[in-house]
Amino acid sequence: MTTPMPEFPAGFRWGVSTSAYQIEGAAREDGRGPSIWDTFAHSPGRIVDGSTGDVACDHYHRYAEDVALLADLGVSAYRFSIAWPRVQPTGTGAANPSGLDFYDRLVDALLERDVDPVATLFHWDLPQALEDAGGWLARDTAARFAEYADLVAARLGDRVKLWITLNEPFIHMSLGHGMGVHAPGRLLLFDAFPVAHHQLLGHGLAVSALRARSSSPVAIANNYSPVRVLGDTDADRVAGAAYDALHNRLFTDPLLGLGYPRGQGFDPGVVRDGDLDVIAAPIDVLGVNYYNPTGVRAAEEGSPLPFEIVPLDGYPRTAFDWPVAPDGLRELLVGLRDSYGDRLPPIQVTESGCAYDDVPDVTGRVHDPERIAYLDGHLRAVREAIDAGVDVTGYFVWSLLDNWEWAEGFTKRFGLVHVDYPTQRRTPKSSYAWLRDLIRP
Ligand code: GBH
Repeated sequence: MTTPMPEFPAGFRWGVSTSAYQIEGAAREDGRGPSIWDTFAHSPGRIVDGSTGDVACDHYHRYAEDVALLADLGVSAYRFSIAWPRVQPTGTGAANPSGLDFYDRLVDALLERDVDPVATLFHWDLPQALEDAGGWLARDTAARFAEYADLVAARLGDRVKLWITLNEPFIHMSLGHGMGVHAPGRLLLFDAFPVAHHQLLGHGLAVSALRARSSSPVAIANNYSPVRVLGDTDADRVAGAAYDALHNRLFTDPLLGLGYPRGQGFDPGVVRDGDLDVIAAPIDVLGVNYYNPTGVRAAEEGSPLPFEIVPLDGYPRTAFDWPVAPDGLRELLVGLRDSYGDRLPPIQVTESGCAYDDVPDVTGRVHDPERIAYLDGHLRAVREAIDAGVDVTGYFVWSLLDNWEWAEGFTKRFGLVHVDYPTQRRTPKSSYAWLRDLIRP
């Protein structure tokens, strides 16, 4: 018998998250231009099941049904992302009105059901035309991003309740430009550093563009992974610190006014005078995406990286093989507070969730007890962090729907709601009912 879930502070924001390319489909409708993910998904061999986001969850046409699912779940917020190539099909110039119309309808449908719209401006779907001009390796993309933010805020700035500039700039740099396993598929290793700086610069410029048009708070969603050093040599500890700097501090130290972490081999060549001030523009909320901790030890002689990532023993695993470690979330939240102190704004956990091989039973119901255990453990960890004095004001589950999981295509199901892709039938899983009862007992 487990103890009942402790209560959360009044006004705590309960939410679920999605992103545009993973759910919308309608890839060529109403003037949407191609993004780097259209190009990548349509390139042979990039996606494990050969699928694309052309249709995904068909959310573009079924958003009203999905908003009803959100309302019945009882969440107070919905985090979605806006597809830049719907708003600016080639990444520059005037807005495509029908692209913005879609988000206008979505935002109004949410507000009608008392769900706060939380909009992410960039969840990795860069307009292909901007990629052709150098993408995030080019400084100009930061300025283009701020122009796009201005267009979105001009239309939605009166109704979006929280802005999130970028989603996981670390993953977009490392998997997209360092390792080449996400779009745009570049394999630059540490030469991907300009992608970090230009994304952060774009973030800072977008913060002022948003503030000029909207009085709503502004955030960024970074992903964090507490480091577990395996091995007890000095080299192992140095490797752990290097991974921590790269994964956890590279995108947070400069945001909070501390500049880039020193001595980790990042090439500061693209950083110009004044950039760090732009990047350190105050934010109202730090979005924290958390999935699991990372085991790190010293790399073998001759490795191109200064560390080696090793699987962590002793934890249950998701269908992705990621360890289920709620203690890592408490450690992360408390660690952020301890490292950044007064510089740290309030935190909202903007993604937390897990993939399992959920299938309907003979009666059509989908039971996902592992996901319930996952959410239960991670919410308790958040509660413990609050008790330890960390200002955590919200928690968003990744994800509302099973959806198109990037390079894993349709093979990983993260939803509280099961999606049968051939029919697009939505079936709330048992975790959906569990969360609904938790939010509104
Ligand atoms: C997020 O990225 C994305 O924002 C979202 O779009 C995506 O659908 C969701 O998560 C689920 O993937 O322990 O070595 O196996 C998550 C980034 C990178 C987090 C890999 C977990 C596990 C690495 N993830 N990481 S390992």
